[in-house]
Amino acid sequence: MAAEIDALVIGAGFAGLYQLHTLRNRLGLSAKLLEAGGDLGGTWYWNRYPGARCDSESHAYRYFFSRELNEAWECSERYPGPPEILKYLGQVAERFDLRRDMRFGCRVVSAHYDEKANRWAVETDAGERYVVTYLVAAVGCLSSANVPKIPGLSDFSGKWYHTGNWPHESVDLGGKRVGLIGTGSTGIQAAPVIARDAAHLTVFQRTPTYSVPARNGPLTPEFNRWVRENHEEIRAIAQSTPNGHAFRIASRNVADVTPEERQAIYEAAWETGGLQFRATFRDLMIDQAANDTAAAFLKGRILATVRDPKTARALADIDHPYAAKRPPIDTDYFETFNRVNVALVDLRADPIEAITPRGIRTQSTEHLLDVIVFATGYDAMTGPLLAIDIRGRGGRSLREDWRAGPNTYLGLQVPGYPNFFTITGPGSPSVLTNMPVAIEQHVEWITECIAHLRRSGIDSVEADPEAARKWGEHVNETANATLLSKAKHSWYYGANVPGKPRVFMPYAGGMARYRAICNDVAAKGYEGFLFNRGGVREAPGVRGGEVERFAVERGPGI
Ligand code: N01
Repeated sequence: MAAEIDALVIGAGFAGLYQLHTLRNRLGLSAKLLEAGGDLGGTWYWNRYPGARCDSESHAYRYFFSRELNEAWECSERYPGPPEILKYLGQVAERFDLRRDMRFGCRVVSAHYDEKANRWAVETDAGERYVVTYLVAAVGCLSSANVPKIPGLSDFSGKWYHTGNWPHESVDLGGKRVGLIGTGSTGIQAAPVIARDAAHLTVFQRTPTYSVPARNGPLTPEFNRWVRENHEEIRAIAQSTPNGHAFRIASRNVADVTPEERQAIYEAAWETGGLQFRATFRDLMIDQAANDTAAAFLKGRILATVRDPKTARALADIDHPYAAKRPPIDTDYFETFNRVNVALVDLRADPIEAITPRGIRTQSTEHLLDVIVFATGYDAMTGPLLAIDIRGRGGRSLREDWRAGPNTYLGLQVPGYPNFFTITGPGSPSVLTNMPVAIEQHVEWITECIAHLRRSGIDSVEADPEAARKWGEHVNETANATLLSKAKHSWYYGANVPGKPRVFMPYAGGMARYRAICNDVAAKGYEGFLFNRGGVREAPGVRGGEVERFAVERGPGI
C-alpha cells in the first residue's frame, strides 16, 4: 500500500527541515520527509571526520526566517563543528515539531511521475511507497562521495574511510600510519588533526591549493548578544551580498590602492582570517591581474611558513587563480608540514600507481600505511539527484536528460518533470554561497510557488524548455565572465569525477542578483514556467525575459 500525501521532501539537512516546516506548518499540506541517514543533519550527519568544521561563521550559518529561533540559539565558536550544528538542527526540529513527519534510514531509490494522475510515485530501498503531488529534492550538493577507482583498493589490508562517510563510532588513529589523499577544503581541515593523533601522516597532493587561516576561537557573551540583538541587520547583509555571508565585499579595486596599502589590506585580512579574505577587493574574481596580487601574497605565506624548501615549493606551486576553486580556510594546515611525523607526496611529480595490501604505491615508492583517508570530494550537485531513478513526463529519465550536463530553469525545476523541485539544484548559486542563505531563498520561493498553484487551481508547474535553455546559457556566460572559468579542473565543472560532463554547475551571478531574478519571475506570474490547469497548458508571461535582462547587467557576481 502506498501512502498518499500532498508533498514529500527528500533529505533532512538544512534544506529539508525548513521545507517540511513551510509545507506542513505554513501551507497546511500533508507532508513527509525521508532521509537515508540515521538522523537529521544532512551533510553534518555524515561529515564527522577529524577537523570537520563549518567554513561559514556561526552567526551567518543558520536560518534567518525566525527571530525567536535566532534568539534561542547561541554558538560557542566562530566556526561551528558538527556536534553544535546537529544540536542546532535538533532544536529547530523540536521547535517546529518536525520529527513526527520524518523517517530516517529510508533511502529514496526511485521517483516516477504518473502523467494521468499528476502524482509522483516514490519508492524507498525498503520497498515503502508514497504517492505525492509535490516532490522536493533537498538532497544536498555534496552528499555523493567520490572514492577514486585506484587499482588495488580491495586488497588493502588496513582500514580506509571517505571523509563524507566517516564512521559514527570513534576512529582511533593513535599510533597509526595514515595516508590522506586530497587537499581540498576537507583534506586541509583534516590533516592537522590527524597529524596530532597519528604516528605518521603522509599527505598525497595532486593539486596544491591556497588557504587562509580560519582563526577559529570561542565567541564572547558580548558577541553573542550582538548577534541576538542585530538579527535583522545580519540577515539584511547576508541576503544582499553576492555570496550570502554576513560580510560585505569591498567596493575598491586592487588598482585603486598603492602596493603598500594593498599589502597592508591583505595582511589585515590574513590576521582576521576566514573567507573574508576574498572580500578585500571587488575585482579579485573578475580581473586576472588583481587576482595575481592576492595569489602572490598567499603563496608567499606558504613559502614563509613551511620550513622544508622542497615541500614548501610543492605546496605553493598553485596553477589557478585564488578562489577559482572553492577556497579553503584552515587551522595550522601549512604549519603541519613542519612536524617530523608529516610528509607530503607531490602526485604531479610522483603519481599514484596502485593501492597495495601494505599501502599506496606511487611511481617511485611504496608508502606503508595502516589507514587511508580519502578526502577526495564528491560527485557534486548532480550526483545526489542522479543516484535516484527519477522519471518525468512520458517516462523520460533524468539520467538520460542530463547525460550532457544538468539542464534546469533557475536550478529550481527541470523541463519535463512537473511539480518536482530541487533545492540548491545545479544552475543556482548554491555552493558559491553560504548555504543556509541560498537554501532559505529556495525553500521560500518553492513554498510560495506551491501556494500559488493551490490558490489558482493549477494542477502542475514545470520549467519551460526554452526558459531552461536560456538560463543554461546565462549560467555559462556568467561563469565565463569570472575567473572561475580559469580553473577547469574543479568540481564546479564536474572535472573531479572521470566521465562526468564538463559543465559549470552553480550560478556565479551572485545570490542577491539571483534572488531578484527569482522574485521578478514570480511577480510576473511565474514567467518561464508552464502551468497545467484541468488538462490545459498555460505559459505565463514572456519566456525567460528576466534572464536576458539580467544577463546584460554584468558585474562581479561572486
Ligand atoms: O573535496 P574537493 P573536499 N588522486 O573536491 C583530490 C565543501 N566543504 O571534500 O584538485 C589524488 O574540493 C583532489 O585533487 P584535484 C566545500 O564546498 C565545506 O575537500 O582534483 N587526489 C582534491 O585535492 C568544498 O569545496 C566545508 O587534483 C585526488 C581533493 O581530492 C567541498 O565541500 C568543509 C583524486 C578533493 O577536493 C568539497 O571539498 C569541507 C585522486 N584520484 C568541505 N581524486 C565547510 O566548512 C580527488 N583528489 C562548509
